[in-house]
Amino acid sequence: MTLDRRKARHLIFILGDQLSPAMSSLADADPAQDVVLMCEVADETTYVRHHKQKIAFILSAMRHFAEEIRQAGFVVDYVKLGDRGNSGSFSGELKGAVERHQPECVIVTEPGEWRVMEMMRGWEAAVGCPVEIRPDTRFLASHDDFAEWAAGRKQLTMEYFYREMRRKTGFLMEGDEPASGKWNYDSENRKPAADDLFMPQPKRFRPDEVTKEVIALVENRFADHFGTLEKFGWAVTRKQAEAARDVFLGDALSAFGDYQDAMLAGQPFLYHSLLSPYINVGLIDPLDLCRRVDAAWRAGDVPLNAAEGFIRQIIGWREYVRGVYWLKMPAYGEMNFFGATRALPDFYWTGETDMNCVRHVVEETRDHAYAHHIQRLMVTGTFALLAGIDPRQVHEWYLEVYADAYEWVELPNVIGMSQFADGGILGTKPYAASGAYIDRMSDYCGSCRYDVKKKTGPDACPFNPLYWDFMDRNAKKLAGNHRLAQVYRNWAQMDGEKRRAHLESAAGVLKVLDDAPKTYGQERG
Ligand code: FAD
Ligand code: DLZ
Ligand code: SF4
Repeated sequence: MTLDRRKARHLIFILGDQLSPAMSSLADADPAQDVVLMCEVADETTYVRHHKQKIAFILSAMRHFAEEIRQAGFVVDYVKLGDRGNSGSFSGELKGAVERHQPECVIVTEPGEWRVMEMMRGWEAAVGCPVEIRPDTRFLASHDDFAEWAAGRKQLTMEYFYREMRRKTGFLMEGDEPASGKWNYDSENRKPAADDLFMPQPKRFRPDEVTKEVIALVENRFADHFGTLEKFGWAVTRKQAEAARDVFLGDALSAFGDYQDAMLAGQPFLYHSLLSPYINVGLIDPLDLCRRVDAAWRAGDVPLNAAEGFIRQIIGWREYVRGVYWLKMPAYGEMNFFGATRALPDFYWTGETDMNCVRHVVEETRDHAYAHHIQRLMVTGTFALLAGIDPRQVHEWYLEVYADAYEWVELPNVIGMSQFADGGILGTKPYAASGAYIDRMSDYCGSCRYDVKKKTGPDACPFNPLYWDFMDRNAKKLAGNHRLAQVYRNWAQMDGEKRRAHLESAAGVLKVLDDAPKTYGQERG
């Protein structure tokens, strides 16, 4: 009997975003008696048509992780995508592995996605042996912790949740108080960036033999998926991911806060960490990362606004969106507060648009499977919101195109934060903005075919009339929102002729969207 066919006491099933020896499923594992199962399956590669780099990253990181735990003495039953007899699904592969190893029980850490949890709940009956589902201890707040925090609150305000996480971890705390007396330095973190020859660059990696093999497989099998592989530079091992983390901490973190919201043409990364793909699959431990940031601030190496801004994203936003996801699913994925129905324009796939900001973000997304937060929120996100694109289509786009996208983190960011399709569970008002915001925070507008200063007419920046059209169209739903009171006062006081011109210009923009063929969507069936 080959090693990967031997009988096992426990069969430990590790999913593609659980690549850490610290997973709860491995907590009491015994390499002498247990077998680890990992499988590449068609269902996971195509339940949405992921960006080519996302598939290549995950498969290569999975193959390297299998080697990492083999080195630690484990027997790993690893099923490759091209293996003969690969059933194509988690459930099918688990069933096969249970037959091969006849374990007393299967142990797995809970998945990140609702869809997979539904699957897991059926496994015990399907495979005919006990299945123990353990909590994912990579997070600070368990599902119960979050539900308890949320219980009885009218508004699930991230800021209050975040403060509890600061108290719980002690990060940037001085006793019971936040360092320097202030919890949040967001208002200081809004500087536009200048093009700077000495801007730090994140650490990228040349594909090794394992990655090259996976890239060839992806080129061949997923040729019609979005994205290119030429610039693949992701870390695929823990050691590489840690090297990328250390370069970020040493070179970019100190300016992270200042330029968090900035955008520059031709500079897709700026002072961002690019660590989300590694954190989400388990190559970087988020709390260890925050501990290092806290230590860098305590050592005087980075300013407080940078350390606070970064730590808030992880123990605040990241934990909070996961909490909202598990609290509100499955209904959350179907929410459509504004009843938006317009189809996603083709230029979200092709980048072929005269809107310079959108073109840059889509092209960078295509080349790197990455865009930073403000690009996702205020360019592609805001445009979809203002144009009334069906939030389900927006959600699927984001889930497909980014290397860090898993539904638990992507869905609340899209349905909640970006599209306000949850009607205000996650945020207090929609991130609607005219072109002036993009002009203030980027250099996109200077070389755009549209004029950001023009409010109406064929040369006006499309964000400008769409902004007022959005407010007008959704007045019944939004006019009572006290954070938008001034906006609606301005709209009411605007000269009738001007209002009409805004609505007519917006109708022109929307007609172009509606008339354009949706070839990409049709090809995709
Ligand atoms: P940095 O700017 O360096 O931030 C540091 C870390 O903070 C990130 O690595 C990430 O782990 C965390 N973080 C920051 N903002 C958020 C947030 N809003 N929610 C959760 N974690 C956050 N993040 C994902 O990990 N996966 C997604 O699929 C995803 N989809 C998004 C969709 C939209 C519409 C928006 C507005 C945001 C989305 N985000 C998503 C959040 C955020 O944009 C990314 O985490 C970030 O851009 C990743 O790049 P980075 O590692 O360079 O982040
Ligand atoms: C995203 C992804 C892809 C593309 N492929 C695989 C795979 O072949 N095998 C695997 O175990 N996991 C994969 N994943 C990650 C899973 O989709 C992820 O574990 C679930 O969505 C749960 O979050
Ligand atoms: Fe984008 Fe409008 Fe600026 Fe053009 S003018 S880059 S469309 S915000």
